[in-house]
Amino acid sequence: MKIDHVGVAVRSLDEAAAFYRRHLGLVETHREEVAAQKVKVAFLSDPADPSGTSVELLEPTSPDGAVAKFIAARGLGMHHLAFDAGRGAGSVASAMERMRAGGAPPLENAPRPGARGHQVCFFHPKHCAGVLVELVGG
Ligand code: CMX
Repeated sequence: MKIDHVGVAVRSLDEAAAFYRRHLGLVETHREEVAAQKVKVAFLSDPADPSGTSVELLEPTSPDGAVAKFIAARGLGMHHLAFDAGRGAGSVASAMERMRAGGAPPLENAPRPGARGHQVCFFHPKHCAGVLVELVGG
């Protein structure tokens, strides 16, 4: 599967986005609050390839969210790798089942709504060579 985005835990979307804009030439393509995940997120891409792999900045909105806990335990930096499961209905559910059958059980039983109106599902780092993996699709 192609990498859809790389998630990066930050303290401030604005400060981190300025780094990617100024020094790496990326542009911000989307920003929203994902209340269920207790984060605000911003997506940045290469303006020459806006639908290519992006960087998702994740700023915690509450100390008991997954990203705030990650920063407290491990510091700022790379939080997850998200793979593109495809855009058809049921794409994430099918990929989840393939991974479950192969011995990597998803953290959730079913896809749930994520940023940008997509369906998502996460896999624990202990089943994914030490990296939190997300499937994104739908
Ligand atoms: N990458 C690598 N390792 C991680 C990690 C991450 N992102 N998050 C936690 N860990 C490690 C911890 O450091 C800890 O390691 P040790 O056992 O070596 O100390 C271990 O995983 C802890 O695992 P845990 O006790 O099972 O659970 P946690 O409470 O730390 O939660 C996780 C970890 C992955 C289950 C939880 O963060 C989760 O459910 N994540 C999925 C949802 C999410 O991350 N949402 C935010 C992004 C939303 C978005 O992109 O829109």
